[in-house]
Amino acid sequence: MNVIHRRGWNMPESQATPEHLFFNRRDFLIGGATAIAASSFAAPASAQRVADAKDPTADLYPAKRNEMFTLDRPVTDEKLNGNFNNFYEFGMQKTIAEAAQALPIRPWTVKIDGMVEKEQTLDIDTLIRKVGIEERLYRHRCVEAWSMAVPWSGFPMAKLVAMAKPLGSAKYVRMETFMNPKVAGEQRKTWYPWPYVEGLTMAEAGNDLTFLVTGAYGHPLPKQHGAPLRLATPWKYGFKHIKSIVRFTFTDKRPVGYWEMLQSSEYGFWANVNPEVPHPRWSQASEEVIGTGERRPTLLFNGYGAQVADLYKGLEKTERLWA
Ligand SMILES: Nc1nc2c(c(=O)[nH]1)N[C@H]1C(S)=C(S)[C@@H](COP(=O)(O)O)O[C@H]1N2
Ligand SMILES: [Mo]
Repeated sequence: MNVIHRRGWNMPESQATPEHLFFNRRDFLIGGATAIAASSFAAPASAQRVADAKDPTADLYPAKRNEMFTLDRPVTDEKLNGNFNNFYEFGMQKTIAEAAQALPIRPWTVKIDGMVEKEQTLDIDTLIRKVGIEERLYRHRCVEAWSMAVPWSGFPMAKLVAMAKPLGSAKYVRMETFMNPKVAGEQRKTWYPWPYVEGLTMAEAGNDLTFLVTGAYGHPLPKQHGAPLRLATPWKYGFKHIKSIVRFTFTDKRPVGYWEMLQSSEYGFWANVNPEVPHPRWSQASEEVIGTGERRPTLLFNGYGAQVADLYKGLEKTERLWA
């Protein structure tokens, strides 16, 4: 297993290594028996290929851009972006794009359960056509201190919440990524807490910025970015942006995310971007804009304070709001 200790580390410009992995093994340990059982899975995902039919929603792209969302920097080059990803199910490096192609994304259903009027299982294409999509230019700030700017397509999560008809007692939405160790090689390593999980408060889920992404750069979402459905909460660190979602559970218990489970002292529930609060092992004051070699100062709430700061009023004293 990959446990590395490098104190006072700053991200070198040339290689954004997955410092997410610098967790304390004692914080998360499952017995060896499960790990041995996991090794009996099939060949590496990269050796497999899924013959994809045309995306059934392809005709919806490019979606009309919502001009409310503007950038202070150029859009990140699409090709570069599609080859620089965090998707640990497929590998611990940034170059997982090829391995991710093994993920079958149709048929794909999304389960809505927990504290709702009625449980539902939605077909992804029916869902997308029902809610409709738009394009938004969003910034993205990874906790590893790199950033990008992307034209995402999708719909506000508030629309899904409305369809779910949550009970008044629901306080959080817990989201879950697919579990498919046959194609996602890292999921065979059962000492990690698969499947990937993330959570939001109901107020966060209903905020207009909270976006469920179905496409990027004017077409359906590439698998390495989290097809067919991925979250974007641009004022939060990138690890909140859960990919390839299969389940939304409404609950009164605060969800414990994948990274919080691995290393709660470094990756908390809220994970709002704040340049003044360093990660325990490196500064968050600035970021490298991938593909440009440029470092720029990181903004509070990644520059989205006007839309979201109100969500956290008064919580500063009781909650650790910054990852
Ligand atoms: N299921 C899942 N979702 C995930 C991750 C992951 O490893 N697995 N990585 C997160 C992190 S750390 C980041 S920065 C973004 C990266 O998104 P991108 O590859 O589209 O840039 O996805 C997030 N969502
Ligand atoms: Mo990230």
